[in-house]
This record gives sequence, structure tokens and C-alpha cells, in this order.
Amino acid sequence: MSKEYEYIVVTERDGLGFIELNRPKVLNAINRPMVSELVHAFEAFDRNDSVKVIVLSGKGRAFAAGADIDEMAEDGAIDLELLNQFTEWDRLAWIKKPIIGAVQGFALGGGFELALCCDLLFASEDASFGFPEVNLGVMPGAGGTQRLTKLIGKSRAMEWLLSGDMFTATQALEWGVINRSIPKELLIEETERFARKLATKPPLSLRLIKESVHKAVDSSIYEGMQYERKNFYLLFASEDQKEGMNAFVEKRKPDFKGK
Ligand code: DAK
Repeated sequence: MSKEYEYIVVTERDGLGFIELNRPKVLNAINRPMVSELVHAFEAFDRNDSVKVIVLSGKGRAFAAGADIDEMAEDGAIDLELLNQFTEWDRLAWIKKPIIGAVQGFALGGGFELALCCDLLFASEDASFGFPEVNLGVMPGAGGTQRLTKLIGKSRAMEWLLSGDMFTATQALEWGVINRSIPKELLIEETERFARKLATKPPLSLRLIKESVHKAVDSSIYEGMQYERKNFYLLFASEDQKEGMNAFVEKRKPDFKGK
């Protein structure tokens, strides 16, 4: 990848795009340039035909311990309004390819919000999740109250958000926040293995399934099913649909092209 990044490490191999948060000395605290770099890297992978699935992780002992508190400590409300960085952040929700988060150590505050932007979450057994913003006199502002509530329901979300407590991977698994809890030493290997499996699937199907599931979170069953149906029909316009079904009939492996 041609662009140089200062706060993240971006690599690509075998159909997978990897983005690693890279401020390990401050537990990958997310500063403003890191947000810009993240959005740039995700969008670049989204446009790159050779990348099928994106894997997001953090270097060192944390996924990310939140937004950079030093950077925002002296901010005023008007500074933040004028900075308008959430507009940039919100573009993460428009990434079309599947994103798998590999979480080790802390995923707190903005770090947890970033994890919640992923489509699937694999976490090491030592991972801890939480929204400590309440302890700083603020509250989540990058989707935490909305995404967590939609994911686990009001009562559980209230407990996490109001208490500011940290929760274990076991708890996160039980409540459906993460997909897998994995021994730390196997986290990247297992996440990659799953990402590779997804990378063999027809990219257009992955794309429209992701879009339809996101739609489900925000719409009535009726509206969501109309949306699903249109996407279902749309896939019958793809070469991969013909290839997938012909391969089944001819008892051979399909060769998907993403077209
Ligand atoms: N910001 C800045 N530095 C941080 C940090 C953070 N969020 N978290 C950790 N660090 C730094 C520590 O200051 C320390 O730096 P040095 O003292 O070594 O220079 C280093 O990382 C190691 O941390 P600790 O020494 O504290 O390590 P411990 O193992 O003892 O404790 C901890 C780990 C995670 C429990 C502790 O570091 C901690 O409580 N960290 C703060 C957690 C937190 O409150 N996070 C929520 C921040 S508010 C936005 C998007 C999102 C947000 C805002 C804007 N936009 C798109 C505009 C979200 C807001 C938040 O996340």
C-alpha cells in the first residue's frame, strides 16, 4: 500500500487487508490523526479489488484504551463542533467489505466504539470491554450508547454505560458482543483463519449480506425484508451467481470473480 501512515500499520496479503493500531505505548489511544488514517485505510481497502476481508487489531497489550484523553482534555464544545470529526468517523459505517476485529487486552471508550464498527469480533480471553467515559465526566459520543444498546438491549447496555465498569471476554461472549473468545496466543491465527474462509466466498454476496444485516438493525421486519429481497434479486445479475450454481450442478468448486 503506497500511503505512509504514522499511527496505524497497513498490510495486505492473500486477499486480506490488515489494519493495526500502532500507538502501543499509550495503549493505542485513538488521536485525531489516527481516526483520519483509519478512515483512509478502510476506504482504500474497500476500493481495492484484491482485498476481500479487512482485519482490524491493535499492537501491544491493548486493542485501544479509548480516545486520546490528553488530546481532548482542554477541548470546548465549540472546538468539537467546529472540528466535526464525527463526520469522518461515521464513514466507517459505510465500508462495504466485512470487517473482523481481533481484540486483545483493553477495548475501552472510543476503542470499544471502534470495535463495535466491526462486523465480527474475535477477542482474546484476557480482553476487557467497557465505556469508562462516565468516570471522566462525559459519555460515549462515537456510537457507544446506540450500537451497544441495539446489540445487547437496554438493560445490559445501561449496566455497561452507567457503571463504566470493565467486562470480561466471557461476559461479552455471553451477551453476544463478541463472536469468539480465544486463547491470546491463537487470536490472530484464528481470526485470520476465519477471514480466509470468508475471502473464498463471492464478494458481492458478502457485500449485500452485510448491507442487509445492517439494514435489519435499523428497520422494521417488513422494510428490512423488502430491502433483503432487492439485494437477493440483485445477486442474480452477477456472474458469481451463475458460477456458484453451475459449479454446484456440475459438482466442482466455484471460481468466484466478484462480478
Ligand atoms: N488516552 C491517552 N493515554 C492513555 C489512554 C487514553 N485513553 N489510555 C491509556 N493511556 C496511556 C497512559 O496514560 C499511560 O501512559 P504513560 O503514563 O506511560 O505515558 C499508558 O497509556 C499506559 O497506561 P497505564 O499506565 O494507565 O496502564 P494500566 O495497565 O495501569 O491501565 C487502563 C490501563 C486502560 C485501565 C488505563 O490506562 C485507563 O484507564 N485508560 C483510560 C481509559 C479511558 O478512560 N478511556 C476512555 C477515554 S474517552 C471521538 C471518538 C471517540 C471518543 C471521542 C471522540 N471522535 C471520532 C471525535 C471517545 C472518548 C473516549 O474514549
